[in-house]
This record gives sequence, structure tokens and C-alpha cells, in this order.
Amino acid sequence: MSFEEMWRDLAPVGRFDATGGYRRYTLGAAELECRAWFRQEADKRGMPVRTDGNGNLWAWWGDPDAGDAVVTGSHLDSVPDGGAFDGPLGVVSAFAAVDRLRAEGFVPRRPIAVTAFAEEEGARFGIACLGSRLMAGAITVDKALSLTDAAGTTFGDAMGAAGFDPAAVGPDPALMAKVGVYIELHVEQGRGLIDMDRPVAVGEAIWPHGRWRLDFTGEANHAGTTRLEDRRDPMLTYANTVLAARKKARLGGAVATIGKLVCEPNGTNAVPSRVTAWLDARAPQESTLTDVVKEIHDATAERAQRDETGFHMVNESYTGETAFDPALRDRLSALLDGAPILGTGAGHDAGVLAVAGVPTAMLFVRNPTGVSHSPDEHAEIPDCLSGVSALVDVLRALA
Ligand code: HGY
Ligand code: MN
Ligand code: MN
Ligand code: MN
Repeated sequence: MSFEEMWRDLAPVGRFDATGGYRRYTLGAAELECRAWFRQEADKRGMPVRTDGNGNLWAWWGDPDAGDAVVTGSHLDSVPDGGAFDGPLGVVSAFAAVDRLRAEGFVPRRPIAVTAFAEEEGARFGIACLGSRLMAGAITVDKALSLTDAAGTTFGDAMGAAGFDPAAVGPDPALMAKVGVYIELHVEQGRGLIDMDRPVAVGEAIWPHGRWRLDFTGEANHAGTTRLEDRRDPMLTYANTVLAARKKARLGGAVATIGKLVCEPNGTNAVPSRVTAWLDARAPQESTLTDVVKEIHDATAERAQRDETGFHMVNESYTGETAFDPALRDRLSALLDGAPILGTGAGHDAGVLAVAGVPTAMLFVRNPTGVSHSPDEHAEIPDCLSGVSALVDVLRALA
């Protein structure tokens, strides 16, 4: 089955026609359909599929117990109304690369696995790369199982409802020990390759990044009869936080986003009692990120005092500076005709594995829009095929 045929089969799954975006939320109907697609593709290739205790999918070419596997893949879940390529491109390319290697009669010396990691976007349960973090022991089991989605369903209950055993969730050192190297191919989430006029790049590092929950509390009251000076309105404090986050990030050389918000009771004619927002902040250096987040916190705490509202900030996830294996990075760049080396502000399972000590590399495929986490995210088929060829060269050299 060609790359294009696989892409055609997977593309409609979880696509929300009204916006053209994807709504593939972990263990929801669309993502379960993506998992079924993964198993079908593996079955067609005679690749045994194993879903590990954390919901990550593994399709094996060769004996996983031989160890030192060359693992390649990405994820199948999406952000709300995400793009078609973020995640799936890496998984489809991995199966297409296996086909190409087999067609040329390649016999790997090491096991090869195609993977799809669970909850990479954190769109349902709030923590990105949940599946790979659990496998690597980078998040506690209790914290993970108790994560809830918008409907209040916990990750543990969702795993149980999907037929997984919540008791199997947690660090998987035996599986980690089988991974000799991890290669993640991903659509570029920026303009680097457009500006360089190249189809493929090799990853250099992932910016430190984290997510913080911001709790603003106040006093519910009547929108019409409550004098302004008598209000304790958490929305006011929140609004100033958005402005402060942008200003502090701009001045500090970071990026900060508040893209998710819950207002309670969420009535047009009621002063809110509580506003919950999530801050996504990232920066090229850890010190910059720490400073900017502290400045956002301090500015908000001060504003809350003035507004007589309550404010509390909780760090929900954090990934420090992730530099991919420099020797592997340079080897792949040389192997791929001097493919440019690109850093990125986007988080990936590759970053979690790199922090856990697994030799890791990323390949990026040109995105002519430079846009991601949006229906406008795009990659041209010829560039996708260049990405597959690059992955074939890499797997042939490593496996
Ligand atoms: O948020 C990210 O950087 C990634 O797309 N999960
Ligand atoms: Mn993403
Ligand atoms: Mn991704
Ligand atoms: Mn990723």
C-alpha cells in the first residue's frame, strides 16, 4: 500500500468538516478508529501489534526481545481542530518506510518498530506526551490516572472503558530497555524549510516548555445590580493576565499562550465566580522561561490584590531543554545530503525519550503554510515522499 493510499484512508478519520480541523481525542471514537487503522496497517505487513500498559501502540518487524530496536513513529491524537499532518505524518511515513525497505530486500540486523504514542497533545487530559512520559517514568501513575477531561472522566476510567487495565499504567523499564534509538518524523510547525527551500530537516533541540493552570476566584453577583466598585470579578484579573503574559514574554524573549479558558457559571448576566485558564509558555533557554513565568505570576498576584480576587497558579507539566543526540543529529544531516538542522518550540515524544536518555533524532518535513495546530497546516505529497525517502535512508543506516 503506497503512502498516498494510506494517507487517503486515514485522512477522513476525526476530521470535523465544518472547520476542516481534526478532533482525535485520546480514546474517543475518532482516535479509537485511528488505532484500528494502525492495527490494520500492521496486520497487512505481518507486524505483530502490542499496545503497552500506557496505551502506546507498537508494531514490530523482528523480535522485540532481541533489544536495541530502531523505533520510529509519532502520534495519532490531535489538538482541537488540529491539522492533518501533526502526528499522523510520522506514523504513515514509518509504515511507508518499512514497505520501501522490504521492497528493496533490506534485512534489518536490529528489530524495527513503528509506534504511535498516546495523548501526545494532551488535548483531552491536559498533559502533553502522557503516553511516553508514563512509559519513561516522567509522570507519577497517581497523577496520570487522576487527570480528568472536560466531562470529568479520569484517564484511568477512560483507559478502563477502552478495555485497557489501569493497573498496567506506569513506568515500563523493560520496554524502554528495548528501544535502542527513536526517530520521529514530523511535519514542520514553522517556516524554516520554506525559507531554506529544502524539503527535509534534522531536529536540533526542543525548547524548554511547560503548562500552568491559573485559578482566578471572585464573587458571583448580578450583572445589573452590582456596582462596579462592589465587584470581585475574576474575569478582570484574568484579562489583565493575558495582557501581562504577552508583554512579559515579548520583553523576555519567550512565547506565552493562553488558549484554553473555563468561566463559571458562564452566564451573560452573572459576574463570574471563577475563571480557570491555562498558560503554555516556552523559551529557548530554561532561565528565560523561569524568569518570564515568574514575572507573569508576580504581575498577576499583584493585580489580583488590586481586584480583591483570588489567584493560584499550578505547574501541570514541564519539559526542560531537550538537545537531540548531537552525533546522531550530525550523522543524519550528512546522510541526508547536508539536510539543515532545525531547533523547534514544539514538544514531541522524541523530547521525552531524549530527556529519558534514549538516543533520539527528529526529521522535519516542509510545511508550505508554516502553520500548525490549525486546519491550515499542510505538507505537499512530494515533500512527504521526500520525508519517507529520508526515513528509509536513516532506518537503513541504523537498523
Ligand atoms: O504542543 C506541542 O508543542 C506539541 O504539538 N504537542
Ligand atoms: Mn502538536
Ligand atoms: Mn505532534
Ligand atoms: Mn510529536
